[in-house]
Amino acid sequence: MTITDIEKKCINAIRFLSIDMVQKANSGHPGAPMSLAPLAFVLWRDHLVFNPKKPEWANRDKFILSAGHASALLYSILHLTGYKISIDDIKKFRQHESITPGHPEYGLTEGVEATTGPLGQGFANGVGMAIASKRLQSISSKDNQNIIYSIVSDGDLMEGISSEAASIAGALKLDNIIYFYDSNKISIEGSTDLTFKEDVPKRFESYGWNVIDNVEGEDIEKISKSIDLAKDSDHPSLIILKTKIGYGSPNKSGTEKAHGEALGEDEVALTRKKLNWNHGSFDIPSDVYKYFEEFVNKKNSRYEAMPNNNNIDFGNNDFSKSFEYLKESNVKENISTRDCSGIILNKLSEDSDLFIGGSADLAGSTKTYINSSSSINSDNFSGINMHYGVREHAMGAISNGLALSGLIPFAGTFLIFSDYMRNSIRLSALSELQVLYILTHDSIGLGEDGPTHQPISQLMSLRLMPNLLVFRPADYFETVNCFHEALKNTNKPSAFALTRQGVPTLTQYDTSESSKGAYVLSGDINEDQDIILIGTGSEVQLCIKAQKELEKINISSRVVSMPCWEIFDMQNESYKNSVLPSSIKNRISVEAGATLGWQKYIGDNGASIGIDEFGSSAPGDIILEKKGFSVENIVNLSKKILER
Ligand SMILES: Cc1ncc(C[n+]2csc(CCOP(=O)(O)OP(=O)(O)O)c2C)c(N)n1
Ligand SMILES: [Mg+2]
Repeated sequence: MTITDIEKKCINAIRFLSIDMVQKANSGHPGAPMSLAPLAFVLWRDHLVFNPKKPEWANRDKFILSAGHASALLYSILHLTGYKISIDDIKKFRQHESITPGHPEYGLTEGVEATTGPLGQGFANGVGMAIASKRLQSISSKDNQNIIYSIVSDGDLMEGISSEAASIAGALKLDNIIYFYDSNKISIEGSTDLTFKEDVPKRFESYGWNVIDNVEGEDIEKISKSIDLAKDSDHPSLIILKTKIGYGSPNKSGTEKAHGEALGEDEVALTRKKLNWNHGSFDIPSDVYKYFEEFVNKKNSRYEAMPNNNNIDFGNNDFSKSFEYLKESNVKENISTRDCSGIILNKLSEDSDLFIGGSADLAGSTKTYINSSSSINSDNFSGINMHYGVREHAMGAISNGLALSGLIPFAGTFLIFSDYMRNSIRLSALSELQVLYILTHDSIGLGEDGPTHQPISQLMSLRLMPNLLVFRPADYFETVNCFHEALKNTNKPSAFALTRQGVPTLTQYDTSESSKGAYVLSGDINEDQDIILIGTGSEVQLCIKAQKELEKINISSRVVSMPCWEIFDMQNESYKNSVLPSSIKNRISVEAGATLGWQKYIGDNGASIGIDEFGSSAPGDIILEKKGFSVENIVNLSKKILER
């Protein structure tokens, strides 16, 4: 390998910026950045298409640091290549309100393409981005393909989600993926030999990847050549870098001690000596800055010859016409809300190219197949229908990658299996990504499949997540309104809890205010009734029936349908008080899910009809009735409350 002095200096600049920021913060992960500095240098200099002045430029390649703990590496290279990260920002690494937080956060720092840290997520985000790039190429005049680069660590490859995502990437022949595996054989508890003995090259070959093994992590020439080879492959590529964690640290390199804590002043001094770095902390020599500036400028003048794809977008994002049509459509008197969702997704996907999605092998059950379009496969990326296979977790993270590319993905599975992709849903919420999670079979009402498939805690637990809209509509019209609200909230993911079983269409009622999250569906809003029945989804019909029964025994009630807590909470106080007046303290919530949390709306005088134990296998109507979801139970509980 030949390497010039200035190249060595640039690599050491990346390395020592990382070491110094971790040392100053006295927290962070120096080891991986120290050994990956050569890769970062050669990737940014010779391969990555980027423009620090236009971080959102459509022609750019994307780089995802799946091993998000190595954030110091990313901040160092972004600083040196001219992104909006100053040396002061670097000095504020991991501090309150800095743009250099512990793990990279999308939207906070220019040049950070995805929020990473939970290992494995970034790996799968990249698969979504690669699909989006291919889709954009196939449906528009865009002629260049973005390459998605990522650094993945031992931990990333140990996580199951990387297997799910790699398998899909291989099946779809995503040749625009080039991942670097930081094979340092160390994770937090020590040698990876403790638990991770598989043959990674064979594993990825069997997924259909192009594997380039045994690339010495310090050899920038070999790294560069391997990237060239990867670009020529018509499969996704995994370049396996043999690295030594904490490269250059005399006492910590090659051990887990270099992973996740500052090296310590003494060790930093020894490392400086060993690597011949005679500059003080955060002191980057001017010839290094100049070298970076020159190659960035040179690259950018070459880009000027590239076609300008700046204004490409996937399509129309004004959905008002589609919703007008949907609101005026007639549907059956009794129809499941999963079927309603299917009607809506089909219409939206016909009207706009922004949508893409599918399910984890449950398209028929979740009604997520778009009939007017084709299935995405390795030869065709113009379709809308993604087949994720039975891989919920990767589906969530791939959806985040699609959303990060400007699309509106929908992802379907049973509500019960939302737990399998919960961390990806969380990252949609944290990253403010508009992903539509279509979660059907939303209660014990699904019936015979039994307790393994009957969600109890899932609905309420999704409501716990900040920045996630959770919708549980009662009928077709509410479902339409809920989708409309979901699409207006472009910086929030939405989870739709939808029934398997049919529910009556509320044609005799005015459901238009369901767009406010909760509204008085039946009863005079200006009257103080004896009791409020608050229902969601399939239980709203029960509340309406119970209201009629209560009337017969001279108990007045109002029925509040509450398809979305979060949207209701956003309304002004006077609206909220008009729906749930403080003067009516007798309240019952009726929802076929965990009751913890309903106290917020029913107050001290209220009561909940819900389910706080596992369900059981029986026809849906029977199990619902047995668990207390009956008109009779609502009436009895109402009487009991009023007698108190
Ligand atoms: C899902 C998940 N589980 C656990 C962690 C905590 N964690 C951070 S890094 C790491 C493993 C470190 O090993 P490796 O990925 O090989 O990184 P290296 O030490 O080589 O930099 C773990 C368990 C995490 N970030 N994400
Ligand atoms: Mg490792």
